[in-house]
Amino acid sequence: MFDKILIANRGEIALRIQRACREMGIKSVAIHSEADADAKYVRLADESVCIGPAASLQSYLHIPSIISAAEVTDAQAIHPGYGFLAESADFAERVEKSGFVFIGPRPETIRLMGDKVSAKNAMKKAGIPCVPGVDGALSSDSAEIKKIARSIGYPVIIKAAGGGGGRGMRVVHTEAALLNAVIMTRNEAQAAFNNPVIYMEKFLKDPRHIEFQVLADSYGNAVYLGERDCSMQRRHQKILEEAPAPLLSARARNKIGERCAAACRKIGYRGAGTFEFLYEKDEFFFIEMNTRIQVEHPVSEMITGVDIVQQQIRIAAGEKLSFKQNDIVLKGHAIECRINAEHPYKFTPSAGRITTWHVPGGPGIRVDSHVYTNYLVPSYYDSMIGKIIAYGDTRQQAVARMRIALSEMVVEGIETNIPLHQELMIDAAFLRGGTNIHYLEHKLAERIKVK
Ligand code: MV4
Repeated sequence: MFDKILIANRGEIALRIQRACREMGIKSVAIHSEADADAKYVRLADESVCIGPAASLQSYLHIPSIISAAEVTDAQAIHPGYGFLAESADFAERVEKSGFVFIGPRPETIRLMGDKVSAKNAMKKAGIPCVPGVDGALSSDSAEIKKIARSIGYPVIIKAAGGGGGRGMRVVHTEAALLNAVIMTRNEAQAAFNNPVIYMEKFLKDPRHIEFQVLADSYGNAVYLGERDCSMQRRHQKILEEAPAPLLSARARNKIGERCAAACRKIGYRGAGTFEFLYEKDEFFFIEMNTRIQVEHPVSEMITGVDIVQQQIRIAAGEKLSFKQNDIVLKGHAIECRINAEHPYKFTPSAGRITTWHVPGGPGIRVDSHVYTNYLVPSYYDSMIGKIIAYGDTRQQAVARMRIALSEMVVEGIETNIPLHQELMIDAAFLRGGTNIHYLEHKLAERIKVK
């Protein structure tokens, strides 16, 4: 096992990784920008290195500074967390070329999944059901493009191979709008991702977003840890996630989960990963694979008892998975509310000094946050300042506990989205379960009208 890990991230996930290290007897190195110099998690780490100014490009995204920090502190491995460089194949490659272990998949795997066309092809080949569409990149032949759209049937969606997470896509409802949309998407893809490759799929009108968590070691063993429903989102930002997905049968879960684990074995996947699906009319359609730890990993941890971050570290250190699929038993229900420093109605960021920070507690409540009273929320980074996770024997109990937790939580000095979460916890459609990816935005549009 490693004796020292450098954590190439900030905020709650840096603290989460640090806690896993400490539990395993591994020393941790925090890297930080000038804006994060006083953060408590930086002080709590065994060592810390300031790697640059507040701007991410000059600190958390600056590869040479991070590698240097690993060299001067004599760390053996680097955990990238989520966001920043977590899905940069170039970073993973440079980490390994510099003699450190990258805690994540092989660089080739990250590259394969980063290109959404190659990811989809690989997954289709590995037996994963994909959204109907063309398997490869779209040609520039107008007649050919029209033919493909007709064969798929309108509406179709044009996506950038270099995109993902909702960036670089366009829905097309008629043939009249098709070629213009193709040109626009291709131009945007070139500008945003330096990659003009685009592809076309059938547009699913009101799917849910359900994703499967997997773990795979370097010896061909792979398991799935159930799924998460992440349909509650606004502008491609998830705000609430839960596990298991409401109303999904054990049979449907096991069928698709087994396929995900089998696909991992086929492509030689290593580490933690997430298969993202659109789920509509009892059918799963693969869209993307994430090769990192995700923000919402705690809900899977709560219902399986598996520490996913610890497993990432064990796998990277060359250990075999110590459990089989049969050992994974899904128990109870977990809901995560992301707490963002933002205006609860306008969603504008709300950086500044937190003058009071009281976190909830009690049975089944977990709070993952790096925040404390007097913490200054910097304006340079993501607005998420923590997560409340509520666990219960049933979904109903998890909801009841989340309501209490939200009512106990006190944040003063800045604004947060806690009021929105409180509204959701009494929302009739949410309480029924199974709302689709458009539900929250529709609800928010109604909320504005009412106000
Ligand atoms: C889709 C889709 C409908 N049909 N693909 C958005 C994020 C990116 N990961 C894929 N996305 C979508 N792809 C087809 N063929 C609808 C979305 C989508 C979405 C997906 C997941 C969660 C939230 C979303 C919000 C809007 C659109």
